[in-house]
Amino acid sequence: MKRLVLATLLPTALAHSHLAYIIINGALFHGFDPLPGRQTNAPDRVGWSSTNADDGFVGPVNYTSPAIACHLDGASTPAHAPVRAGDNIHVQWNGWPIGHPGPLLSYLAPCEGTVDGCAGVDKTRLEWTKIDDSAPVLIDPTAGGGPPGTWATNVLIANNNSWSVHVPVGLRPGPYVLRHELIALHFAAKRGGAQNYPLCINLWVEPPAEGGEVVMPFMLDGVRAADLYREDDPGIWVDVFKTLTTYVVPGPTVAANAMPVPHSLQSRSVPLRDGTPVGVTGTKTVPFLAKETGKRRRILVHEFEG
Ligand SMILES: *[C@@H]1O[C@H](CO)[C@@H](O)[C@H](O)[C@H]1NC(C)=O
Ligand SMILES: *[C@@H]1O[C@H](CO)[C@@H](O)[C@H](O)[C@H]1NC(C)=O
Ligand SMILES: [Cu+2]
Repeated sequence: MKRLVLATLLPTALAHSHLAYIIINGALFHGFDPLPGRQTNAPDRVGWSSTNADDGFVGPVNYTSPAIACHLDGASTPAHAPVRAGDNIHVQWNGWPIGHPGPLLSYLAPCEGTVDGCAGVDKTRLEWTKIDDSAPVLIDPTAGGGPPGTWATNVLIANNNSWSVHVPVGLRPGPYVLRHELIALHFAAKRGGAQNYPLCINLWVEPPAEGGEVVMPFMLDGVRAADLYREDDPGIWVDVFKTLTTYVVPGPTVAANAMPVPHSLQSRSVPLRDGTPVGVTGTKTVPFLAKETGKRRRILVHEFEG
């Protein structure tokens, strides 16, 4: 019996994490579960698949390899979650262990020159613009004052292991990959000891509601995944259990006109219904009805220029 209990507790004790689902305006879209026997390969999942069967991480040893883009062997999916510029995307992680402090970062990359949206995109060529990162409160009197302070991971845990990402107003309609990433720094005092958890999600940014134009375009300023981080970046090779006065969040700076959701406005969220992901053909989308049986087809085709 004892063995059995241990066997069920162990994965939780080692709990690293993956993307369970996202919620957009109450609608749930599935992520990918990499754990053995639990791989959710539903065709309507919007989360990229990966081969980290231990729910593990990508380390600095792989910062210049394709794995840093969308996790180990990250592979896209035909489904995209429809969203509008200005919406929030609620990202639900499967869990997060205490004692693993670090920042949370979000990036967007447009899928250009493809006929299937982000389904067949080359992840090494995607150009990522940072739309959210999260500097820690290094000296937090409400949390006892001393190191490591209060990190995004504390806020994540307090909100049932979830995080809200704001889709920038003025983002041009079309297919995008959202790269949402947690960097655990508990071993980062040792060079090469940081642990990255990059999760990729396909999005379809719908044209503005009134059929209007994108008035204030959101400026994209893309960096390829292999150029995001270096093993000796000050925010990657760092002892967070020492008293720090500054922390430099790794990667490029957040785009000037992005509006990250501040720690104080992060909250938990429960899905109200299943979302209908879309597939992309050229500049059109069609609903994914993979799991529907005999339901009325609701065809919503969006067309737009460029
Ligand atoms: C680095 O990448 C290789 C090849 O994808 C993988 O086998 C290994 O687990 C990765 N290690 C880390 C720490 O990222
Ligand atoms: C917390 O997250 C889990 C998924 O990890 C979800 O099943 C549950 O409904 C969430 N609970 C609340 C209260 O948000
Ligand atoms: Cu761990």
